[in-house]
Amino acid sequence: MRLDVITIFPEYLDPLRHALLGKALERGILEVGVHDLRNWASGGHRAVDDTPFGGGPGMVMMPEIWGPALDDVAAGTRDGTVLDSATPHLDAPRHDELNGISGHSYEGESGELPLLIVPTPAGEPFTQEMARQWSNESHIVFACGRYEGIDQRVVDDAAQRYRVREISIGDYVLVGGEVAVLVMAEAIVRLIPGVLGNRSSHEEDSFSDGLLEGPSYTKPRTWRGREVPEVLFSGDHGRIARWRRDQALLRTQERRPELLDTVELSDADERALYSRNVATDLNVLINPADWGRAVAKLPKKLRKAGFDVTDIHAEIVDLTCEPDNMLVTQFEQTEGHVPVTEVLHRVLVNGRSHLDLRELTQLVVRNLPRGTYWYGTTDEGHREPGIAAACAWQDPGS
Ligand code: JB8
Repeated sequence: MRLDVITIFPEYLDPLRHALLGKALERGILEVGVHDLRNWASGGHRAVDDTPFGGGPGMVMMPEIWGPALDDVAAGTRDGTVLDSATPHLDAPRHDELNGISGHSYEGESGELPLLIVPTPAGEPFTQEMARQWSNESHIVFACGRYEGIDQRVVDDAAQRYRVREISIGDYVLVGGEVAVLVMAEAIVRLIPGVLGNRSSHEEDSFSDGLLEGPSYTKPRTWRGREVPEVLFSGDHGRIARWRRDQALLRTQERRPELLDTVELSDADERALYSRNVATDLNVLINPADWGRAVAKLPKKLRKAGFDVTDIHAEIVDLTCEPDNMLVTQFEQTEGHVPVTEVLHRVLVNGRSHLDLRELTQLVVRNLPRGTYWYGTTDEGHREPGIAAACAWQDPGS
């Protein structure tokens, strides 16, 4: 890949020589030309900017300078400063850095025209997907503006010789495009096989699955009283992968919730994101033997349906406290006699679930004998079993 940068501050691009990009330069994977825009400026002051038509603050970069600069760099007739690495990396590539490297073509998205990237806060947001596509380009030219930017006709006219993209690296404003070029060049070049090494390592990068990466840990196991999460020592690769996915989901929800809108979530993912403590609190008119049978099977059945039960409490409600309990009244009206074997119970099921509250109430009720008279709700949080409210009100305050 060849990168050319046109700027009035060529020294700003010196960091391209270092570390990652330096290694790519030495390996012949990357070639970089940095061009001083003033080489195309004539006249005593070699001015590159002028006042804006229509008035307003600042200066605009002149088309008569940018036009020829972009023509020459597209044609490859100006070499600029060809960067080589500041600190040669003479060591051979480590074996693990070359594992899994697949063939890579340097063909552009649509053929022969070089890609021209113009950094501007008014551009389309730069993404990992752009970095991935552009890592297959053979020639990218970056045009760094300063001041209020470049005369728009330069960008419009450049479409004759380039595929042109005006790109922003984020919603903030820099003094010029140079630092944005460093950012984009690094994001692009690290994806060229043989630069970073092992290609599978970028499949786990933040954004490659649409999620932010969760936390990472190394030795020592305890540091300043802080423990590495226990699961990472379990040796259970399935459980570790699930935990990492959960951490990525929770962090994404916390920091970048909008990213979750475009990610496909499995049931396990939904559980990680949406499970919270819930308490189903019911009054149930039921024969104690039937209740005993129902409660024996309840935890397993509820767990299977997505309600992780932590505890179930049941108590018999003293009907003298509730002389006109609605379940008893309803029973009498429907059955034509007072309850004989059926007893009013208060049933409290605490647990965790990602299901919605109405679904949880229905779920518990569906696991009672068919036709059981009941009322109640499910709420978020944990609930302690206590004295039935009706009995508390029974005391007239004497
Ligand atoms: C003048 O924030 B930026 C950015 C700011 C700029 C220019 C280019 C890019 C040119 N100011 O990405």
